[in-house]
Amino acid sequence: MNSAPTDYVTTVDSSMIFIVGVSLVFFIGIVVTMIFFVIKFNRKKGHKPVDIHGSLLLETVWFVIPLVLVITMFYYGFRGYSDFRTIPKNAFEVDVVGRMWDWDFNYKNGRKTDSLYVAVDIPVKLNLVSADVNHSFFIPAFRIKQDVINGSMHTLVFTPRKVGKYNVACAEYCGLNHSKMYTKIIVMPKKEFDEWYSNNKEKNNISSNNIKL
Ligand SMILES: [Cu+2]
Repeated sequence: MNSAPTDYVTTVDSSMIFIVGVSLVFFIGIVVTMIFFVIKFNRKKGHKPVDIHGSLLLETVWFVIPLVLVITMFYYGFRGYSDFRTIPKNAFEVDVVGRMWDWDFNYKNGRKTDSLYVAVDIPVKLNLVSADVNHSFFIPAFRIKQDVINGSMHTLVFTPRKVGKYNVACAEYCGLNHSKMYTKIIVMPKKEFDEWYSNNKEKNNISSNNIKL
């Protein structure tokens, strides 16, 4: 059972742990070797330095190890990126407009909200545009972020895996109230979402301020 809010959490976090882990191993290894050499080959001990020219073994080792590491990092990154760029056919589409300083969500049935409502386990495709300056649509708990550049359309694809409410932030400085440009994404069970979506009597524009968060 996967308890992460999206599948990206697993891939992004494991890449992060891998890269930090590799860096840490090398950092400790290099510092320990450096300290050891400083003590062992101290000038006061009368050690004479010698030049070493060419060593096939050494050169192969310091070529192959970084190559394997870099390819592994690339693999993780590329796999994550292609998941991110593959749009499922049955995706639920929402048109999103970013403006100074809030987000508007426009659903295909004409409904409009200022928080994003979606159903659990149903892929979501956001079509993001900006009404003014550049913004960035960021859901930290989902490990996704998409710049919203004025004048272009951007897409963001994810499948929420866990019912709940999560923060949405603007991650691109966009003026005076940028730091307050927050909203929520509300992930509901499918049945509840369908009821909410088809219930158009209750008038548009549910304010996120009225929802208990
Ligand atoms: Cu913004």
